[in-house]
Amino acid sequence: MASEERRCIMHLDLDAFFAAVEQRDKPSLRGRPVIVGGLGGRGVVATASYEARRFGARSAMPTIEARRRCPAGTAFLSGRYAAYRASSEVVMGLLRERSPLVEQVSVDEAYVDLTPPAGPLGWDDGDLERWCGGLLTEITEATGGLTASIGLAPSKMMAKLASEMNKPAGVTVVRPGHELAVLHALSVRAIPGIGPATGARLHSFGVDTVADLARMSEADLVSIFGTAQGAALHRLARAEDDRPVVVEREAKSISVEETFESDVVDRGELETELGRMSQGLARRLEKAGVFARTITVKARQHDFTTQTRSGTLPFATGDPGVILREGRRLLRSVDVTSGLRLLGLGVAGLTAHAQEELTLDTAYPLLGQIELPDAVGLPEIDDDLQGAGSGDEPGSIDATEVGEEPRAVAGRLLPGWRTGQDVLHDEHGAGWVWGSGRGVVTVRFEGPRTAAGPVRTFAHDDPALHPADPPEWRDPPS
Ligand code: TTP
Ligand code: MG
Repeated sequence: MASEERRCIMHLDLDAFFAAVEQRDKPSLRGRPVIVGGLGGRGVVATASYEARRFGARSAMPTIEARRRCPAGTAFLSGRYAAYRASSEVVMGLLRERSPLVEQVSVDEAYVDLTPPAGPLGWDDGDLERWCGGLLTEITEATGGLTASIGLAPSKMMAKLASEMNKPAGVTVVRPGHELAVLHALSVRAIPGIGPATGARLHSFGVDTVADLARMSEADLVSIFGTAQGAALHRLARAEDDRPVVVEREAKSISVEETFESDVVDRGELETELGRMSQGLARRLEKAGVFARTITVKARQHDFTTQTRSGTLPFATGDPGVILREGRRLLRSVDVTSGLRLLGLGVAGLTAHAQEELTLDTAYPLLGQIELPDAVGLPEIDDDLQGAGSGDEPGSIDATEVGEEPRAVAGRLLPGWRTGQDVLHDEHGAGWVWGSGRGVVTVRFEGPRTAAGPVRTFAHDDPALHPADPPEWRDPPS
């Protein structure tokens, strides 16, 4: 194909996205290791700042493991999804100014078809690297300092691989005709879609790089992996990928279902399956940066009659435990005595806002309507927090949190200050929760447009302290 006929596709991915937003909004954390994720006992890391990655912290690692690896002075924060959403929207807006063909694939990642006539850029145009660099500069300015990486290539697969090659803040252009030179040098495990199992299988046949894979015949690959996967691997090794950039409409629901090999009668087994599904749904919600209010269970009987049951929560959630609890409740109203051949779990009513953003007043009715998560009880008291009030020196940041959910203590709902949360104090102004426990909450008073600020400690129920919206990083219009 002549080069002018080849598509010019960009993949853009923000660098250490959640952590970068935290460092923008919390000046005292800039240049320091930051972990964003679940801070409870079984929490996992959503992302680690590049400083924290140097110590081996990674996405999806148990937070406890990240605590072990990272030095004192590392900040462990629970997420602020509204803040991530706001920055994501600014970036996606800038992409849509370049081309109408934008496919957002997660909160921080999108493909853009730049090929004329819809887009502004073909392979014969001048300095492509410079054009991309200009876009990155504009993104950094518009987001108050976030950086992104770009891959530009003739297909989605190559563009995505390219965007990962020079992170952070890198531009990698793979021109038509150069795909194989780039692709064949990579490990097969670097290819999206080749997971650990396929990777191990390939390795057992002596295939480690994509070049090794390209030497296998299609017939051999099909005999090992089956028709569909074998053919896909064969195409992949040749950089054959003609998937179009699809302008997505906002996802309205996410669901998973499982067809059983033989009908399942055992409720325990079905609930275990629901547990697995709710974990998967929660991961997808997290990745998309949204929360769900409606939970749906789908059950197909041995005779193929299908029932669906839906329940709507009084708040939106991304918590797998809450999704599971509602799913179980719904499943209880389904007769499973003759066995289910299919079970499905879905979430809908997606919003960018979670329960955690409710104020105390609106959260209060929850107590009457839903069972609170099992973990709810007396807050753990954190013994290391003693120095928090005086810990102004950088080395002492080890913000520790009491809980991620509103907590009921002796029938009373506490605000449950979350580490990293935005707050406003009537006298001291805007800040964020640096740590809490033992009936106190420590706040650092700083924001994206201030220098690093001081910490102060308050009673956890200080009436002058309020949850707040994410801070504005843009300068006010003059
Ligand atoms: P990624 O783009 O995969 O990661 P990243 O932006 O943090 O880092 P990189 O510089 O390598 O691109 O994911 C984007 C955001 O999605 C990430 O900041 C946090 C969130 N996320 C999760 O919540 N859970 C996950 O398992 C992953 C991988 C990401
Ligand atoms: Mg990213």
